Amino acid sequence: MSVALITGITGQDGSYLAELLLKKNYKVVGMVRRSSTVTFERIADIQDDIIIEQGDLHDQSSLVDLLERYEPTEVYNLAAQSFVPTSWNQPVLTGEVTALGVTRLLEAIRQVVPRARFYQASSSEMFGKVLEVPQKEETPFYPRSPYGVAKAYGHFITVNYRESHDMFAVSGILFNHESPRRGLEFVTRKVSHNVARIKHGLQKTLPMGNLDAQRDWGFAGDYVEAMWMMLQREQPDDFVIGTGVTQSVRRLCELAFGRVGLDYKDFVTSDESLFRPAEVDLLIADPTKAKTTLGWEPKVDFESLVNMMVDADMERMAAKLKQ
Ligand code: NAP
Ligand code: G4F
Repeated sequence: MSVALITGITGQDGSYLAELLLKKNYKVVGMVRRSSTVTFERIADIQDDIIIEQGDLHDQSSLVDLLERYEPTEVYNLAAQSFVPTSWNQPVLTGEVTALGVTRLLEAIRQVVPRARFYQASSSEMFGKVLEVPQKEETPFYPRSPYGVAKAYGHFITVNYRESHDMFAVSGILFNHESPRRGLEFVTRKVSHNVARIKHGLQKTLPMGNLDAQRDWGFAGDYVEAMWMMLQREQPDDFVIGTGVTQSVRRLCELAFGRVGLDYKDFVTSDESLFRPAEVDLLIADPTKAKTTLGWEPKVDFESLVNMMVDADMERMAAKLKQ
């Protein structure tokens, strides 16, 4: 039986990946960090089908212990301090978890299960102030936030362990991917959640940052399939995963408010504090290699994604108000 260890299983991607691997009959071990209240909302439906173990990317011995006990055949490193604005307020913590955490895990794998296949959650934030449009595997990095810098470290240490120790270690350079399970602080979910609040009369305005930023947004459920596909190949390699289409935050607002019959211009206000010290203005993927080599293609387009998220938040809000 294939055994997968997922760090970050309580996050958006971790929950979708765990569901995918269960369908493929994997034994799924999810690493969770200790907290005073549990954060299992996204994995509530599969909690009885997976093994949940405590561990933390800060703590090397917790990683070694998990690898020794479960001897995973595949390790997916999805855990990170993943919110870009927080990385300016907590740059050292972001570096500890999102950068050095990768080395801790790779080193533990090298010592305990060197034949295990390793997936690193790299990010299009590494392209930052983009040096090429669209961005592909060979595009040089120019990160614009402590988060982007930390991810660039995680990316290169993964490549380095592959080349130095002959490990099956790969990096997926994923562009923004969203879902109804997205954290409330990220822009798509912030908008869909607040559209539902406004439609239900719970608030009147929505303060936003840079509406002109452009992102290549896809559906998280599609993107976890690409993660799995990368670990099934004969040779380890890195891939850009995205849709190849870019949209502005303004267009996101237009579509999300439009879904419930409202005009975003009547509600969205500008809040200077939500603008970033250094912005990533434009991200757009060139996913040709993923399409031709992996056979991966996204199934959900941007408008369907926005509709899915707004509809889910409208349902949640209606259910909450009934209670
Ligand atoms: P997410 O929802 O923010 O989940 C992050 C996960 O990391 C959570 O399970 C969190 O646990 C865990 N975590 C944080 N610090 C930890 C630590 N010290 N030790 C162990 N676990 C820790 O992120 P996501 O959207 O699912 O993204 C998954 C990964 O892909 C992240 O590495 C992210 O940076 C990367 N990525 C995401 C995107 C995207 O658009 N979503 C694009 C490119 C790359 P708690 O539940 O306890 O907080
Ligand atoms: O949704 P965001 O916070 O995502 P961001 O910064 O692109 O990062 C996400 O995608 C990365 C992949 O490229 C991941 F690696 C990372 O972990 C995370 O998942 O912001 C998207 C854009 C930015 O340009 C931001 O300035 O939306 C703009 N924006 C405008 N107003 C806002 C807001 N972002 C947020 N969070 N909140 C706003 O009010």
